[in-house]
Amino acid sequence: MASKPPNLIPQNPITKPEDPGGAVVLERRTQRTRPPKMHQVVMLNDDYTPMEFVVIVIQEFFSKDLETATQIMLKIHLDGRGVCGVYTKDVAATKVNQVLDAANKAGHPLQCVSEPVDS
Ligand code: TYC
Repeated sequence: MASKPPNLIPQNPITKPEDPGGAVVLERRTQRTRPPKMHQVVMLNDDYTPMEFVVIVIQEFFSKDLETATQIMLKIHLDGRGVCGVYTKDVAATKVNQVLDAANKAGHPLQCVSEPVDS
């Protein structure tokens, strides 16, 4: 697999050698880093996981209040999938593991995945 380019935006030189007076001209550096690519945690519907369990999981791992968690759960139930939160790649992966771990321990088939946000 090809390696990713470094997370840098090209910079202007910090001095201008052609400056006529020979003075050193400092220029403000342009922005050096890009914000990290974000990943959304998508939860998937199934026919067996209880609605109440999904609502608790969304509240607990995605810091949503009861009303918001219920709305997200119902969206997943009706549409087949729904976004529970958007995070950096590592945090999104941790959230997926937390959800799958809680579902396995409770004996439910609940699934969720992390996917890059297209921007
Ligand atoms: N469809 C499930 C039911 O009717 C509820 C459910 C909602 C399951 C969201 C998973 O991600 C899910 N009990």
